[in-house]
Amino acid sequence: MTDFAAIAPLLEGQAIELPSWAFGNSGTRFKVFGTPGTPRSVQEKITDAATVHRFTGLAPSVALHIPWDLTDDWAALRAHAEEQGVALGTINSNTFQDDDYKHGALTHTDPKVRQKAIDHHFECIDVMHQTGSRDLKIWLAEGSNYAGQADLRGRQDRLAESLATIYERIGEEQRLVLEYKFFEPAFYHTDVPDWGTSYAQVAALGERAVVCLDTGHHAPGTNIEFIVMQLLRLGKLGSFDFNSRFYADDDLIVGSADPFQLFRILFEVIRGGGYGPANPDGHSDVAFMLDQCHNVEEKIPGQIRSVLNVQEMTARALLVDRVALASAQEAGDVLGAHEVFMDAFSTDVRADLAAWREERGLPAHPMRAYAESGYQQQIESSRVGGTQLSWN
Ligand code: AOS
Ligand code: ZN
Repeated sequence: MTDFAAIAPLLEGQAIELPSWAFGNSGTRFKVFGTPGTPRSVQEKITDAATVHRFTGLAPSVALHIPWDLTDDWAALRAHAEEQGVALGTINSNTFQDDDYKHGALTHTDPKVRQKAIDHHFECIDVMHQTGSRDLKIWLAEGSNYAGQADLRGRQDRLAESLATIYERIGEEQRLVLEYKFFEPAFYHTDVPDWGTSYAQVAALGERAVVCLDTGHHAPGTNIEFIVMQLLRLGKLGSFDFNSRFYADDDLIVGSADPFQLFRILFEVIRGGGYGPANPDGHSDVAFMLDQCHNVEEKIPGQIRSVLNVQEMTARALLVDRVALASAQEAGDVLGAHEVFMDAFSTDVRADLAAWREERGLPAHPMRAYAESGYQQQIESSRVGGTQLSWN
């Protein structure tokens, strides 16, 4: 098996973008719990995200959500982020919290509603120019609840038209990233339910339109790593929204529900050339992001745990002896190939990673270091008054 020293350089430069909303309060439709120390402003969310980066070296940028993170001074917000040592990243649009969008936004039958949703995306693109963001990520809450309620084909055609109008506005260095989700909030049909629909829509737009794969957005039992392979093969895997799920879109800590699945996904990312340091130019076009909510656990350690899980499974996936694997596969050695794969998955890399971090001036054990740092106590005692941020 490949040893850790051989793969250590490949871990350099791993970057996992954090979602600003992970630092606000979240919950279910039953209850959103408040947590002491929760940010009251976008600035505080960014300060918390930068804290995750300081303890791990893994999270150099923060994804923003419009309108939740709106500010009237983008230059100041950008400067605040830079001061804290992070960059502003992906801009996420929102067409799911306005009464006009009850029956759709980009797919709505009323051209005025469609234009309103398109204008919102134009506003997001303007923001991207000010924040220096590359990606506009679109997740649509559109669909229907009852058979016969909507003209499925008409909605798909209107979606294509609306996306084309948005795509025309995307700058040379920017990308449109379309996320898919098989259900929720609509229960019968969703307008972008699967990777195939997302692929068909972005392929029609052009090169700078790609797919976002949220690991929580598949039916139980779906072979997600196969989708990863296929999208990379087609040159259309733009980004990941990493999280874990047991039942629905649970948005749990990535790697918590099924670490083996995360390993298999990361193996295909590496195999398909989607992992940055594996590419000759040191960068991959696949953005690693988290899309998570911390409903009952503390948010900052929740994010630290998440990026560490991605790093740990990346290291294990890099350990797969690809030469031995290929030769076993070619020889039809079923169990031999499986063993090569499982050997890497079963390797405990935690001590090696701790030493690797120390060599780079990072805490060997980021979770422990955060708990001992006093940061949590400090935000809990200083962030009193104001309104804690949530899904608004
Ligand atoms: C929703 O289910 C999607 O996963 C979105 O990516 C995301 O959670 C939402 O847009 C928050 O910005
Ligand atoms: Zn997502």
